[in-house]
Amino acid sequence: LKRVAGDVRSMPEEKLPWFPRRMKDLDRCNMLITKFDPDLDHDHPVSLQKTKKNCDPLPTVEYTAEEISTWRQIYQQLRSIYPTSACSQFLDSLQQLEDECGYGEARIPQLRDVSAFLKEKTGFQLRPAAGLLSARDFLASLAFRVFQCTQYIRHSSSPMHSPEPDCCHELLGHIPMLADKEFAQFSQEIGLASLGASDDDIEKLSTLYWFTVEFGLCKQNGEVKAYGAGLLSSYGELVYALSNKPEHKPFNPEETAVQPYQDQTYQPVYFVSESFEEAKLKLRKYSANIKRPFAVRYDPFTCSMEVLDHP
Ligand code: NLE
Ligand code: FE2
Repeated sequence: LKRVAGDVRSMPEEKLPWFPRRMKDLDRCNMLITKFDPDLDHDHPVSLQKTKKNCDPLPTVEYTAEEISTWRQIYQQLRSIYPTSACSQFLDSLQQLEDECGYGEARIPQLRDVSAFLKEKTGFQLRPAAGLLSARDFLASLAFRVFQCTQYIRHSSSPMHSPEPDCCHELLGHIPMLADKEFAQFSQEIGLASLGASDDDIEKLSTLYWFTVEFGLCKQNGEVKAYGAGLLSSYGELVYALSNKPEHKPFNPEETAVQPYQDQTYQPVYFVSESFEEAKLKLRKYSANIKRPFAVRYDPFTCSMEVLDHP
């Protein structure tokens, strides 16, 4: 369903969804999604208080011996298949993280150190999140080059796949990619496109995010490699995604944006980009067609959004 520009222009200002304009407004972008899980103890919902206020520095977490052993197992297993499965940008960044930021199987890196590393590479910084955020809040943060991260680790009984994000997913899947300049730009652009967008457009952008940033594949030297964080943090799905079992389709934002997705088990279909450059250009074209009565531009000096009238 396409809305014509006229409809939107006549939309009263107060009907526009709120969005953050300054970095400190991100303190309000922490709406958690609580999914119904019959196995979970409902007397203990994930509490926001567990995560310190966002303006505080990233808290240091003491992981238990069992948690570190889960991390070690995941690290070893994934590290062994990265050279043949991960895209070159990921491999380059992971090497730097190992050399400069304490990555390795011995310990779980702290978000504070990783955030400082990223800030120098691409200007991205991390914030702690208590769990899954609403798509609108999560995407809005990306517009400011802020990435909201979980800090807890998955249960030791299922190291090779977790349906939900955990620190292994953030640290192994997302961080190396966010340290790449072009990918950082791609991620921020999805965020910028989401600011003040309709619920329908947010749904489409988060589906695009899902099939690119989380589960994207790309071609490199004639081979298909993974760049999606959900793949790079799951040994099971990484092997599966690159096998001939799932369907591979060319990345095409209009089609990808409406593809139904799976958030409990492996995806039946993955989208393959020719390169990041191609994915970025296609996404930019797609975003330019999202109807909003204004345009936004991020000012990195003041860390704020300039909201401009459409020409
Ligand atoms: N399936 C991923 C993993 O096991 O690390 C997490 C995906 C979060 C969207
Ligand atoms: Fe993720």
